[in-house]
Amino acid sequence: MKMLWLSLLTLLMPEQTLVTGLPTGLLLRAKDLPTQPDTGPSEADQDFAKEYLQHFYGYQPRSERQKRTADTDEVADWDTGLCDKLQRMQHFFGLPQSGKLTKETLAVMKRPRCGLSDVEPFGDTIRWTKKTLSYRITGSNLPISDSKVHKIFRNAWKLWSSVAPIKFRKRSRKEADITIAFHHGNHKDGAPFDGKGGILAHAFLPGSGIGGDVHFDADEDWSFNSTGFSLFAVAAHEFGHALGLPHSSDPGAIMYPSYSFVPSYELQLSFRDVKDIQHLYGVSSNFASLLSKKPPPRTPDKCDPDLSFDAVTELQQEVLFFKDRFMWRKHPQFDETGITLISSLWPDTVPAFLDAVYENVERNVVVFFKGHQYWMLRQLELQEGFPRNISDLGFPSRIKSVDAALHFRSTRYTVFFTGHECWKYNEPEKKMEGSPTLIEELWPGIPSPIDAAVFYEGFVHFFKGNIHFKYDTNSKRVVSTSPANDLLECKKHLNEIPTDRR
Ligand code: 01S
Ligand code: CA
Ligand code: ZN
Ligand code: ZN
Repeated sequence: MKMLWLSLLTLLMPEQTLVTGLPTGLLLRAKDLPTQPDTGPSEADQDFAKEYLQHFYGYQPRSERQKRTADTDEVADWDTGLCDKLQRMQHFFGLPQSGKLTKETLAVMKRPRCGLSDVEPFGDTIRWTKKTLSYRITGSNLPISDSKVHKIFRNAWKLWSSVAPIKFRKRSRKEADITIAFHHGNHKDGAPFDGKGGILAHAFLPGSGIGGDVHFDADEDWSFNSTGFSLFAVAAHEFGHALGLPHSSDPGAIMYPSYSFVPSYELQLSFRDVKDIQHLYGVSSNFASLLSKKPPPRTPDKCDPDLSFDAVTELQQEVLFFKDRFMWRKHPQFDETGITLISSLWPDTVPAFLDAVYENVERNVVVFFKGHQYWMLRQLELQEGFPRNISDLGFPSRIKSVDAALHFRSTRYTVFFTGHECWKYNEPEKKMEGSPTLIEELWPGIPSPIDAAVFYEGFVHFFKGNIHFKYDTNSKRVVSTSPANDLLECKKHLNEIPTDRR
């Protein structure tokens, strides 16, 4: 059954239900719409709108008594949240968020509403009400063979259907809820593609007509190896939009606005994506077993009092703190230490879950350790012949991995920590010096094994579990201990962007 208010939604302004990464999208559109004549809405219309917002957007008018004391001042109504509710309603329907009761806004309000439709509003967004959705792949611009494209899309839908109670069926002839296509440049939906790079794809929020549709930029290199963009990764993101999800500010989420290369076999919904889709559709029946087998990865939180690090290093003026697939970059000129994916800086070269990292300023390289391997990068380039085996550095075969690496610019030594021992490596001569020493002898007060170490602002900083040891090399003692995350300066709620902002 087709509802009038739905067709209005898609006929009036399909491009505004398009999910955009830019909050300015709506503002830009506003100027394309006819401007409102100066005569404001009638009193009857104002009352109608108030009732509408009361019913659908939880607007609560002041009590009669409050009204009297405020002397029936209309302006005061706006302070009580009417303006805010009106903007929410305008946002939902893709209208310019003026907070003003324009003719278009009133027209949308006056369309009949019905709870029995294919989509329904849900908080700030919209979701499908059906539990089984059909999709269809149209057009002829497929970048790779039909069967490969179909397989990729089937797997991308599966990511979402394995955690939420929704099913997807492919249709080849009949109209489907979700139409998927590859388009070049302008394809007449008000959001032309931009050629190679930039915008990779877009999707429309749930709805009839163009609602739920997914378009890929046919000018991209959609190979699924690491040279092009991963169709699987981008499809997983776009399908999230087609189901009603906005962008997420969590860099670990598939719904994070920027692309990062993840091999198909490693791509997983993050904890945030799972939470968000389950908030819209509920929890799938097999979710519990999935949780025990392959729990969705959580993005670490710098305010977590139990936070520990995999590795810490200086890099030019910054200090980098590594954890899982992520790193925080502490820059002397920026107040906030932001979290990003390691792969957003070093795509497809540096592995996640590192053991140790150090910067050799004299040689202008950064060296990463994981297991028995190490990687050397100059600027962002992996050096030839890497990764190599750590035995090449002079470690005996009993050493299987490195816990931490500490580089001293003045003496040009690097100290490697392995279990209870530490090793001194002569950088100019490229060789290990003498035999290993016990950590407790060379660094009194430092427990072993350690997680990470960095020389920064005249002190050595050791990290073990959730503790940070600040060590003075001259007096050979620990000068202070503090929570491991103290250098990240957790400022909760200060710069947090709600996940539902686009
Ligand atoms: N589409 O869902 C997008 O997020 C667009 C930008 C909008 C403004 C239309 C896009 O193509 N973004 C790029 C992207 O990589 C940066 N999207 C897919 C992804 O995997 N994050
Ligand atoms: Ca493009
Ligand atoms: Zn399009
Ligand atoms: Zn997106």
